[in-house]
Amino acid sequence: MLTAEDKKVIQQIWPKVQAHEEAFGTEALERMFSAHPQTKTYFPHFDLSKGSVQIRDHGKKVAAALSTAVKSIDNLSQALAELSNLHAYNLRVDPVNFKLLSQSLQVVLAVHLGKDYTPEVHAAIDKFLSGVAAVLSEKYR
Ligand code: HNI
Repeated sequence: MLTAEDKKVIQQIWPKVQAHEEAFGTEALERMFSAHPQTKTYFPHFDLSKGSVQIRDHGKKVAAALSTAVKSIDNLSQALAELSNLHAYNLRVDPVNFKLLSQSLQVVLAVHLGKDYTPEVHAAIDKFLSGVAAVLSEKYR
């Protein structure tokens, strides 16, 4: 459960993420595919070579969806309803993978935000991404 302080911390840091949606989203996907190659099985139709147009486009979409979620941080279920349906009913992504992408994104943030990625920011972002993953998983049952 995000506290009021967590929400404040996330909303303060997010403009620094939003300014690099494509770059950060792409690097998160590349890290996920590299560190957890089993995640590549969901993208047989993609060119998964580093920096491919498809990975960049997709990275931007994923990061933009997170930016939308930050704007609706008090109502994540509603903000992510369509994506939740998509991942559960169409894509059938095993929810364990959400954690892998979250971790990859956190590495990206740590690398690029440097000293701005304080322990408090890390903890708040971790909770936020868990919340997003919970919403994306909730239609499976
Ligand atoms: Ni995910 C499509 C957001 C995790 C596999 N995904 C999307 C789209 C968004 C998105 C946005 C584009 C929807 C559209 O075109 O209407 N995905 C997110 C978010 C997370 C997430 C916010 C978690 C933080 N997705 C994952 C994970 C996997 C995954 C962990 C698998 C390992 N997603 C997919 C696949 C598609 C997809 C596959 C379809 C891609 C395509 O274009 O064909």
